[in-house]
Amino acid sequence: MSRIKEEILQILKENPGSYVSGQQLSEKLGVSRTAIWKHINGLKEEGYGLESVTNRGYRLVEVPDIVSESEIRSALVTKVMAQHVEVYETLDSTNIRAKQLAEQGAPEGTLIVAQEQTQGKGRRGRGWTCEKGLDIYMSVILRPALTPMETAILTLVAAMAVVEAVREQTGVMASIKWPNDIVVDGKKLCGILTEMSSETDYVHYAVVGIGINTNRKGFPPEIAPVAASLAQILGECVRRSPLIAAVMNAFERRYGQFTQSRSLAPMREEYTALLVNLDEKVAVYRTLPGSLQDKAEVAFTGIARGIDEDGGLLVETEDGMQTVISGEVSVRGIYGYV
Ligand code: BT5
Repeated sequence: MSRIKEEILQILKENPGSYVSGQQLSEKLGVSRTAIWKHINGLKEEGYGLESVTNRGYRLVEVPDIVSESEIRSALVTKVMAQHVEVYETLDSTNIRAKQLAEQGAPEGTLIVAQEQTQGKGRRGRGWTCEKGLDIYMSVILRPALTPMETAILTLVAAMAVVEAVREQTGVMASIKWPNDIVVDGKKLCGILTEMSSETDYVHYAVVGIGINTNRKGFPPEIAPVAASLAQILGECVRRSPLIAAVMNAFERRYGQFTQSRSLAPMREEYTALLVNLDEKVAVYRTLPGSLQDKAEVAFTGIARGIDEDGGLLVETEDGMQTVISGEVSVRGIYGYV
């Protein structure tokens, strides 16, 4: 979007419900009234609901669910996150594209967003399903001065940011299913995949990929019982750009806390309060060697009590408190997915 168009939009957004005259816009932006009129028409073509009334001017009546750099930027309050944004119609995976850009030297905070993924990735070779133009697929490039083990904890930091953003933007009281899922009513709303390029004790970069089921109305049968979208829960469409920006805003704050202290100590209590299984019985599954996913055996059961400073899940068992390290195991409630 051209700079003038972006500025017109910004001015109209700053004056919700009221008319801004063509004269005012033309004086403010230093272009002719005809140029303003052309840009307004361009915005209408992009789907913005704009009213023009003779002698009064222009008014923004509806902002559609548009995922664009300017819509994301207009809701950002960050210094680093998403200061560089790339939005694609189609990608194989936003994580793959982010890794390519990171290899080419893209700065920390670079955000990649796609309307569609043809090879969306889950963890350990699993997939992430997609419905074009309806959901959020985003990846952010980070260059933390952390060890690989510390960097892996970024998944938890991102999960916290997503829950905070979803609650703030939509009122949906989502929770965290440790370590990388966001859930509502026992169903998965969001998954997070952190990948990194590292040496033994040095991280070149990390990519945190976030998929949020936003506006889709249904899921493939195999995941339908365990997946949900915000629109399904709310009964109405959610605008994706402000939600993407809210995730970045929350993530910048939490990422700062985490990288400064190199631990989850500053947010441990708040994180624990967001755990879906807090104080409930959980089963800890140990993934069997050689199996990619579903073959897992119950290692032990206990009561989930929170997390430690390194992101381990604390599970109280008959033999005392056990710390479950992410990556080795999966944790489920005793009654199914959550
Ligand atoms: C995850 O893996 O939950 C991480 C998902 C990360 C997706 C984002 S989208 C943007 C970025 N680019 C990528 O390519 N990936 C990231 P995992 O915990 O392994 O869960 C994967 C499992 O969740 C699958 O095996 C399905 O059972 C289920 N699943 C797949 N698509 C889903 C969806 N849209 N909603 C809920 N569950 C889904």
